[in-house]
Amino acid sequence: MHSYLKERTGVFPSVCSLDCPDQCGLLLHKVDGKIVKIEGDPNHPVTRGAICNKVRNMGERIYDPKRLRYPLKRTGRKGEGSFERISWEEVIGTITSRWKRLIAEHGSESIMPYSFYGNMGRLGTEGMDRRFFHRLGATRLDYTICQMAGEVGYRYTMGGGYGFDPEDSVHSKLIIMWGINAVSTNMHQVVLAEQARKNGAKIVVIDVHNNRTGRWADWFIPIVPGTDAALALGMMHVLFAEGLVNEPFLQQYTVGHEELREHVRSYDPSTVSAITGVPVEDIIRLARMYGETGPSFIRIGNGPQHHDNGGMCIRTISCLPALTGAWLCKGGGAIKSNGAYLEHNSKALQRPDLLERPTRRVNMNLLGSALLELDPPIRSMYVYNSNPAVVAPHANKVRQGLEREDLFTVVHDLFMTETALYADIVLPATSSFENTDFYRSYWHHYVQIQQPVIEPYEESKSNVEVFRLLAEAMGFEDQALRDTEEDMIRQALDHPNNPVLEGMTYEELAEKQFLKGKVRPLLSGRLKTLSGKIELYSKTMERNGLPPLPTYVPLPEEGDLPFLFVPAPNHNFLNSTFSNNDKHVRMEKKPLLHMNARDASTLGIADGDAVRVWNERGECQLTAAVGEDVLPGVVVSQGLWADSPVGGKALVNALTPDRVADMGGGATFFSGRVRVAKQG
Ligand SMILES: Nc1nc2c(c(=O)[nH]1)N[C@H]1C(S)=C(S)[C@@H](COP(=O)(O)OP(=O)(O)OC[C@H]3O[C@@H](n4cnc5c(=O)[nH]c(N)nc54)[C@H](O)[C@@H]3O)O[C@H]1N2
Ligand SMILES: Nc1nc2c(c(=O)[nH]1)N[C@H]1C(S)=C(S)[C@@H](COP(=O)(O)OP(=O)(O)OC[C@H]3O[C@@H](n4cnc5c(=O)[nH]c(N)nc54)[C@H](O)[C@@H]3O)O[C@H]1N2
Ligand code: SF4
Ligand SMILES: [Mo]
Repeated sequence: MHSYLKERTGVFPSVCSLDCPDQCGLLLHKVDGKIVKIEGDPNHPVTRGAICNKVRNMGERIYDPKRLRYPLKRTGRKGEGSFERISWEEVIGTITSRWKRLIAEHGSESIMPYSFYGNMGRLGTEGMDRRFFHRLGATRLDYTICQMAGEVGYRYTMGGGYGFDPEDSVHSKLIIMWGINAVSTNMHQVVLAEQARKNGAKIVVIDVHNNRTGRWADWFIPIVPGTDAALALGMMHVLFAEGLVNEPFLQQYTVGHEELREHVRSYDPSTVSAITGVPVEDIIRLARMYGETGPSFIRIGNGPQHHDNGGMCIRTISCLPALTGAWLCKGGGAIKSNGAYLEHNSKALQRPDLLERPTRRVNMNLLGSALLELDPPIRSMYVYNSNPAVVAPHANKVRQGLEREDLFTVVHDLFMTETALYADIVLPATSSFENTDFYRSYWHHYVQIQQPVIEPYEESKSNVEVFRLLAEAMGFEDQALRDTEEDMIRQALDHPNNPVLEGMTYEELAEKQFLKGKVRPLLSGRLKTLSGKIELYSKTMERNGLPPLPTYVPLPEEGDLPFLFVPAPNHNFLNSTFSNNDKHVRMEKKPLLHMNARDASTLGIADGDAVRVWNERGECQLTAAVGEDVLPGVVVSQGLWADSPVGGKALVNALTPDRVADMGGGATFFSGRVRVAKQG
């Protein structure tokens, strides 16, 4: 195959590797072997030449002088940051001889991987890595930190991660952005919605923070955090009461509509208004608008699910389109995740058969407890594609775990992250532009390929390559641990159970760069629910000990702490990625705490004041942004800032709870409570 590496200068196709639904097609401009410009691929049907500012400035990160160049081993105390250079040969030997000893003395479950989607390439995040840890017999990680509660909740209603093709949203006439900061986190959905708006669509945003997305809306509805299920039930109440439901659709495509009709009688607008803070007349207006406008589209975000009741909240919202029958029109229905459509052959890619016997599992949201309390203990952790010291909840507990002298920690990353500071061994990672991998979006319907455009930076290596080296040094002889990237892409695409990928080949992907899945309309066949229909009443939930009908469950109290704290993502970082790149930090300026003017005045806080935010888990220092962007009793921060001199003490996860959500072991980042005071 043609290699882009041979040409020192030119324009080359690529794909954005970040954990973002848009998964843009990119064009990399290379001069003398170095990337000098990054732009959106004008031929990619969703990207259409436009990309976000973060990635237009990705060059600053790829060539950041702080990037790791060679393997390092720790020389000082954990967390102190003293390391010395060692060779790849030595480092692979050090890791594997330590692991062999641990396995002999304590068994293979004393070793645990910790990873997420710092790079969405499937070979490096759920390919060679999984094969290796399966063969090793390591403790397994449950990947719960992002969308899990909502994924499970949505699945109860719809049978899986199936919405509609976002390209069809240009036909929508009502678009509800529900708990999604799309201007920052899904910009091409905003572009498509703008097109719909030109054709007369109205845009409603339901959020706890009037951020960039709220300001872009035709109608912004502020809501008390964690109460969205009540609002959705209130809408259902009005829809049924006013005859705005689609009876033939309910008959043909759903189960449980009679039970639901009865059930929502108690969620009258005044009851719901008292819970949600949304005025009675707005609940009625929203429900009527939803019942009378078609096609209607609900883009369900990740915000509402990062609560203790997050699974049920998404389960509830996802019932709404079935009441109006919105699913039958182009541009009607909902999108939470479309991840299930492009499902590749994950068995072939991950090879769970290499695991000799089932090993224990650790919920990644409980990392602190896992490191401090698990018995028998985790004695070694291998971190890649993730920065748990910053992104995981209850950060002080995580840090305490990372400080354990007897924990042998390896971190593979592009940078000396906050987590890497606690490592015994740090390995330099290539950027996605240096690798071969394949990508599939969880929002649009395209599969894409990355072929290396630039040479590996200094001594850095890809995840796949490092796991091949580790396997060899461990003496694992399985062919699966020696496969090439090309072999693995072929294995993943060969998935007879998924007709959406039918006919998609490695050759075609390599030639065309992106291919659209053959997606059929959602309701043209049986759904993957128990009944095959949309389940407004779910027997599966009943069996799992959950209320079978959509239900509002209040968030738990946390003593008498006065504020609900919502530490959401920001515009210029991607989780903690970019929080260490000067350009992106400058664009984002500083970590703020948005609070209501009424609360601020009670506490004697003025806009721009330094404030202390704390609870029994930890403390942060942020800058107050006072106004009407959040409701009284709510405070919102944006971005996973490092605890750097620039960010100050801005590690917001020091405050977040490590309780798990009602479904899927999901995270509860947005359900914590705090006190706030002016910095004295
Ligand atoms: N720029 C940028 N883009 C990103 C990311 C990033 O960090 N920065 N992260 C990426 C990742 S991994 C993900 S998962 C997605 C996440 O992107 P989104 O789906 O947009 O989710 P969040 O940004 O977590 O939260 C969305 C909104 O929910 C609001 N919210 C919080 N609690 C509630 C609630 O109870 N009810 C309602 N109605 N709203 C609530 C927040 O104020 C926020 O505006 O974005 C991806 N894209
Ligand atoms: N308070 C709060 N906490 C949150 C969230 C929130 O909204 N609020 N959001 C949560 C969500 S939705 C998510 S998805 C998680 C995300 O958590 P993480 O997945 O940990 O995300 P990042 O912070 O972006 O860290 C990714 C790391 O992977 C590294 N990396 C990138 N490419 C590669 C590669 O090819 N190989 C290797 N070895 N490393 C690579 C990057 O340099 C970076 O350090 O954070 C969660 N944490
Ligand atoms: S972060 Fe998202 S919007 Fe930005 S280039 Fe990547 S996929 Fe596109
Ligand atoms: Mo995420």
